[in-house]
Amino acid sequence: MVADYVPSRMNRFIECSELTEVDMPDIAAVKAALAAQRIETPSWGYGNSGTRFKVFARPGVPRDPYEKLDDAAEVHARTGAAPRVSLHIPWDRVDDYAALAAYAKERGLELGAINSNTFQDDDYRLGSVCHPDPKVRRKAVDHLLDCVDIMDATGSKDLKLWFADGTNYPGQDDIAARQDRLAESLAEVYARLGDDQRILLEYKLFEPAFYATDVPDWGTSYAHCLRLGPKARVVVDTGHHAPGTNIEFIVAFLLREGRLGGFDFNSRFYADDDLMAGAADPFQLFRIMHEVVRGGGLDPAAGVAFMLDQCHNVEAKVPAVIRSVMNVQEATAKALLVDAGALAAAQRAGDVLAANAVLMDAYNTDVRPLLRELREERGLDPDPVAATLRSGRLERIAAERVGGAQAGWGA
Ligand code: PSV
Ligand code: MN
Ligand code: MN
Repeated sequence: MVADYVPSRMNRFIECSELTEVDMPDIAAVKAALAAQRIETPSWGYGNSGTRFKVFARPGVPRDPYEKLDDAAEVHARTGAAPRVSLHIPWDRVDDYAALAAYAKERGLELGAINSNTFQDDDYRLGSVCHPDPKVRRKAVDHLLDCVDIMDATGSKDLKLWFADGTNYPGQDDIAARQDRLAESLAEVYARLGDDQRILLEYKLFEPAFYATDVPDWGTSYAHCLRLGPKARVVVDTGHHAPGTNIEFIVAFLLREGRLGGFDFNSRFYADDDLMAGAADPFQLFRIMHEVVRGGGLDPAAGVAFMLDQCHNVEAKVPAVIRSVMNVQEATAKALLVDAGALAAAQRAGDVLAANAVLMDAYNTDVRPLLRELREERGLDPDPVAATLRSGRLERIAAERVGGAQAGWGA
C-alpha cells in the first residue's frame, strides 16, 4: 500500500516515454535525512524584541543567556531537530564561556555560531570595519578577535559577521576605499581562525545604510570570501534581498562553488521583517531546500549551517521557534520527495510542463503525516507546539522569571 504522503502523480503531464515508469520515493531514506538535519536557533529569538516603535515585554522571557539555553533546550526536546544555539556578543556576554558551553551540553545542546556586534556603539556612526578612522576600525576588529577567543572557549566553529556599514549619501565616503578597509579587517580576523573555524559573511541589500551598503549582495560577500581563503563562506539570510530575488539561484551557485556557509532563515513581506521561517513564502523555502538537496547540501560534510535568524515581536517565543523549525523540516521533506529521476528525464527531454509538474507534485504533498510519524518513531510528541503548550511550561516560566531581557535591539 502506498502511504498517503507519497507525491501524487495524478496531475503529472506525462509526454516523455522515460517518465512512464514511476519510482516510489524511498521513505526510509527521506526519514533518515530528516532525522539527521540540524537546525540552529538564535539566542535573540528567545528575548523580547520589537520594532523601533515598541518592544512588547512578554512574561517569562529569559533573564540571561543561561535561561535562553533553557528555552532552546525545550525547542530541541520537542522537535529533536534543534540541538545548536547561536550566540550574539555582547548580548550574550558571560564571565565564563566554557561554563556556558558546559551548561548547554548538560541540556543536550551545543553552542553554534558566534554573531558579532559592531553596530550598537556610538563609535560606529560611520561604520565599523569600513570606518574612515583607523581607531574605530581597530576597535571593531578587536571585537571580532574577541569573538574568536569566545569560539575557542565554547567550541563554536563559525564566526558569523553581519556589518551595518555603509553610507547614506553619495559622496559621503569613498566606496572603493571602504572595500579596501573591509578586506584588510577581514584578513586580520581570518588569520586568527583555528583550523576548523570559519568566517560566515552575511550580506544585506540595505539598512541601516540606505545609499550604499558595504556588503550588499552575495557577489560582494563571495568575492571577499574567495580572497580570504577556504575557511570563509557566504551566509544567505532569506530576509536580506530585494523583492523578487531568485534566492534559490544564489543557493545553487554558492553550493556548487563550495562557498555556501549556511542560512539565516526567516520570513519577509517587505524588508528585513525577521518573521518566522516559512511563514510568508513556504514555496520559496521549498525551492531553496530543493537546491540544497539537489546540490548535496544536506550532507554534513557540505558544511551548510541551517540557522534561524528571527525575532518574535507579538507571538509567544518558544512555540514560534518550534513552529519555524517545523516549517524548515516540512520544506526539507518536500524537497526530499522530489522525484529526481523523473525530473532529470523531463529536463533532458525538454518537457517543460512535466519538469515543473514533478516539482509541484512534491511541493503539494502534505508531509505533515510523514513528520508526525517520524517524531513518534523517535519518541517525540507528533505535535511539538501542542506538546509545549500542554506542558504548562510557558505558565511556569512566566511565574518564575520576573524582569526578562530584551533580545538586544535597542538594548
Ligand atoms: C540585521 O539585519 C540582522 O538581522 C542580521 O541578519 C544578523 O544576522 C542579525 O541581525 C544578528 O546580528
Ligand atoms: Mn541574519
Ligand atoms: Mn537581518
